Amino acid sequence: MNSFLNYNCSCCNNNLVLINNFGKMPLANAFIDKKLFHKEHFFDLKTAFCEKCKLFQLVDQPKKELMFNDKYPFYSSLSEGMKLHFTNLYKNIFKNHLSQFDDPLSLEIGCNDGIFLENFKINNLRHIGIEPSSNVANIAKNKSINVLNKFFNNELTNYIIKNYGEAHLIYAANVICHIKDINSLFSSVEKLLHKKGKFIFEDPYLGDVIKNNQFDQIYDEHVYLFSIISIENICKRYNLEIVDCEKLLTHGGSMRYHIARTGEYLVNEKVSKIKDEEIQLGLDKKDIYLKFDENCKKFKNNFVNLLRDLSDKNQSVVGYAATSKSTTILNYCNISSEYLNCIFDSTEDKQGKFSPGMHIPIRSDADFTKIKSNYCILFAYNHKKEILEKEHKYSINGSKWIELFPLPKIIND
Ligand code: DWN
Ligand code: SAH
Repeated sequence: MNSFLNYNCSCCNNNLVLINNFGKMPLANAFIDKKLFHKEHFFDLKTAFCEKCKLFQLVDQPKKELMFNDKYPFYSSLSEGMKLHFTNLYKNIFKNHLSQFDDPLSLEIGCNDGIFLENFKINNLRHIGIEPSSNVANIAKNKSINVLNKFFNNELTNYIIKNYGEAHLIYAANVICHIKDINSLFSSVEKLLHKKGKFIFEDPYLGDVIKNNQFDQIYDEHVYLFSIISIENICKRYNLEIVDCEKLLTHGGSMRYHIARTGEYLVNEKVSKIKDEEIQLGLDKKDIYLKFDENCKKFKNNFVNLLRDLSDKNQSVVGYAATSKSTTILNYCNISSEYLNCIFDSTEDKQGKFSPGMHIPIRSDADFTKIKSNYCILFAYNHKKEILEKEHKYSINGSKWIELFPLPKIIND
């Protein structure tokens, strides 16, 4: 089913085409105590595509304060792989961009626990982190990182310009796709950016989501999934342009966009090459998204059948990593503790609680190999290498991992 909606595009105000309807959904990171089950917040998780500016988006996003507050349970530094990712990126950005300036100012939107900015702190570089979730912001502050515990917006932009001046680097990882008012965001960036400054950001990439059927990247926080085509359209409005882009393996497939004021830097030919690939794939037309919706339904069918089959054979199934992404999968496929005993996770704030919506118990990852199970669903497929290395003992006695995408499958069966 597809229809025009009475909703307009958050970017260009055009009428939207409805793509997915995943049904009632809780907030992806609202891990919950039993006594609060009756108060749980739900919203309609639907996606839509704008045929004018080509932006793939949520139809509706819950209020930002409901998602990002003093209890945000995602701590970036829990992954060793991601720490290395951000240290390498720091070295690269310093060498190729910041080193040309005297005393450059770098600003990170959504710095979380300071995983990226600690490199700036260690190297005595001027920096500001903007982080609305106070629990994670406090961890960054305790590392002596300069953090403003606020949402990034126009008012804060004026404050920063007045007190610190223009930014030579504005950086954001897995944050821009969380901010609904994309026009206000780009207008603030444009105001804040030094003439030769760069706005570099990375987010899960729409092309990978569509190709690999990773619909779990769709949840309350991810109001957009971007492509070169859609970002280019936004940039034009603010006299900015994409001067370079990089495909990344992080978060199951991401894109890093390097943006500057139009005409200030040479444009790498990769930008038009990847844009051509997107057109080849069909990311500029609605048909591929309607096919994607069919693939999501196929996933649901296969996943439910697989878990039902294992349950009929009295096989115990657990999960590894209570990711935000897993909330979409479990609620859309309606997987309760009848099919999934528990999920093991390294985040203390999640342990002892229950998963949003389906109320699967969350247990400490320290117990993972102590408790015998036959199958384990790897929800954090983006940390596969790190987790499989850490938990190499799991398969020794014949237990097996289940991989999710493009369709659920038992590894080494
Ligand atoms: O965009 C976002 C990305 C950056 O992070 C946010 N909206 C929220 C979050 O998404 P996620 O929860 O899907 O992120 P991850 O990194 O795929 O999953 C992290 C979860 O996995 C945490 O709960 C910790 C857990 N984990 C674990 O238990 N053992 C992670 C690793 C690496 C491990 O070894
Ligand atoms: N950059 C980190 C964290 C990503 S999670 C990483 O890649 O690991 C998204 C982060 O963005 C959260 O810490 C959240 O609190 C923050 N955030 C959400 N909306 C924001 C906004 N409007 N301004 C600044 N940060 C925001």
